[in-house]
Amino acid sequence: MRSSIKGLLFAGLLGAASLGLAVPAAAGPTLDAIKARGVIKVGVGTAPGFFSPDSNGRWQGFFVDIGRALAIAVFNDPEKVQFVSASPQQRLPALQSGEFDILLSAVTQTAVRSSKLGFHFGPVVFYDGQGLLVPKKLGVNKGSELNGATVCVQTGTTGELNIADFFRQNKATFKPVVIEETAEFRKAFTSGRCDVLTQDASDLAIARTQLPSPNDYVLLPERISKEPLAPAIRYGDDQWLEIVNWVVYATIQAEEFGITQANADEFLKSDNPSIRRFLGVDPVIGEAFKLDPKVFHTIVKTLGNYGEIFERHIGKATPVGFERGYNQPWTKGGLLYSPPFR
Ligand SMILES: N[C@@H](CCC(=O)N[C@@H](CS)C(=O)NCC(=O)O)C(=O)O
Repeated sequence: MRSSIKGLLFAGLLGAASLGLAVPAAAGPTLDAIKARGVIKVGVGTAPGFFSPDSNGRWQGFFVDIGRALAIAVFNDPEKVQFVSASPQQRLPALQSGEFDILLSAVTQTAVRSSKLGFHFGPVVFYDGQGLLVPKKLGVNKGSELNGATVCVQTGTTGELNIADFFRQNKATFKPVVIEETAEFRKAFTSGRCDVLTQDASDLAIARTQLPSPNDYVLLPERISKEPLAPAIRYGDDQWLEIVNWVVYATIQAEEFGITQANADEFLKSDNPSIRRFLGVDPVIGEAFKLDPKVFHTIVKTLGNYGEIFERHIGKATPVGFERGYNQPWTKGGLLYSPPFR
């Protein structure tokens, strides 16, 4: 009897929460530190298109623009963000120790990273899979033909784990050459220390364009894993996590609405209630996050929607030339899907 009364009380509390009674978001240590410092510290990699300094030393790229969008959310200024590259091996420990506020470095969301290792992930920003890059002269068409191959993998990546699973599953053997530094990793491949380079396919496609003779190599069409690349933050700051979540969603939602850098101001006149909330004409969402009500309008006007960010840095007209593939809005058959802005 007593326990059922308790159960009823508990159900009542849940009901109150679902009716929208305020649950105060505790100010978290990461967001506090960011505000006190005046800049967001972002860990990145070095693959051009995703993240690389241009000839003026200014960071550019698909992941870099997500960092700038966060700087708009927190400071209303896309420049209040600092990018530092670190190897895949060093990144997660550096995030854990507070060297970064977030990793925007093509990190894959996995169960162990989300539990034992103590990281939360924001929404997937790029759906990827692990690929195999091989010299054409090897004459190989699929991974199952690679029995006995020497394979270069980068230390601390999911690639290091997946490739072992792949060969085991194929009842084949391989010799891993495990290298931490990206430049050395690629050089080991071109100098013939390994037959195969394996990593996220996006990274291999970018790496291939940078090899001395790209046409001597082929990225095999198969993908041996799922690599959902997402922003990573350490445990302990709910508010920071939700800002990260909804800034990414905003870029995705803007594309679904058809709101672009060029027409963002025009959309301010829309009488669609969802769009008015999204752009802050109706301030309810910005107020809920304790952010400038126009925050998502400013992000789209400054950086563009997800599709524009994608096309500018990694799309068909860029040197890396990626297709949208899974990275399309769900309305066009892709996997990008924002929860409602309400
Ligand atoms: N997604 C994999 C690999 C991440 C990764 O290392 N990705 C590339 C980025 S495209 C990288 O950082 N390469 C080295 C670099 O850019 O310096 C993981 O989470 O373990």
